[in-house]
Amino acid sequence: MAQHHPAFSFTNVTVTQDQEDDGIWVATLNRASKRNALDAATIEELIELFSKAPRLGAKAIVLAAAGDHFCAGLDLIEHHDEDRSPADFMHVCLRWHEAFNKMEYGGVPVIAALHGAVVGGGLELASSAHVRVADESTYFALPEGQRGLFTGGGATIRVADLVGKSRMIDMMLTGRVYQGQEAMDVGLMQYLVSGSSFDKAMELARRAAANLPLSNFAICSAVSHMQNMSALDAAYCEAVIAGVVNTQPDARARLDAFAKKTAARVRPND
Ligand code: 1HE
Repeated sequence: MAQHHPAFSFTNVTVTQDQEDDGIWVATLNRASKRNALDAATIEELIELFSKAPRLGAKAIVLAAAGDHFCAGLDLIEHHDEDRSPADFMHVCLRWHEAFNKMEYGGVPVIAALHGAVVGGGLELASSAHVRVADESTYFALPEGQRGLFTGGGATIRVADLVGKSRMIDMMLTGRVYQGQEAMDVGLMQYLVSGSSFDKAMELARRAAANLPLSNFAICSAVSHMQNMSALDAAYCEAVIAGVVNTQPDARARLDAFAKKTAARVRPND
């Protein structure tokens, strides 16, 4: 049975954990009536969530969304009503970056369970997760061009990284929508399921949570940091991280099991 996580009393994001406290959290965007559009308050909740999660023992977080759509991106109504100055909106974007960087670099695996629209800032959010699972209803777009806007939540970094610069530019210029196998083929998600993306995301979260936390910290933090470095510095950094992770005392039992031939072997899929 899932229960509200006691550390968070949010309005727009519901955070639950299993009663067994297995370290697997589910964070659900719950402004379905606004198609989970990201207003300033939601971004602050995401910052708090992803800042605290690593220190509160989260082993994996499934990022889900209520209603028919994962996320409609920037809250365009709030943006319209606030009539922001350039400096105001720069600060809005910096808060988005704070939230999404905490997600990507925080060291806790984040698995996004996608459905419906994953558009604009919704795709920026999804692309900050470590693993994306889409179902048959999921579609991706960057409608900023049509709205008279530009991306401000990291799409130029993360979406370009996923699909390449030229595809991202095409998405923004023409409003191109990707879905289904084509979205898989261009790299927008790692999994496409015919059933529930949430169920698959939970399965993957459980699998990831079975790893040692320090290994997951390195996987969900160091890889991203290293992508920002020169190859020379990344190789150095990789050696230092491996020095720490690959000698962790908690790994001894796993290495013993391998040496004694009781550990599972890596086999091809059936
Ligand atoms: C919203 C938003 C929103 C819906 N901000 N309120 N993002 C976009 O350009 C996507 C805009 N949204 C849509 O294209 C559609 O709403 C959806 C495809 C996501 C869903 O369609 P549908 O038919 O289910 O819903 P709807 O009737 O369009 O909207 C239902 C309600 O959600 C309605 O509110 P209501 O009070 O009139 O009921 C909509 O106003 C509200 N809603 N989307 C605010 N985005 C840091 S820069 C990031 C740049 C961007 O993200 S650009 C935004 C791109």
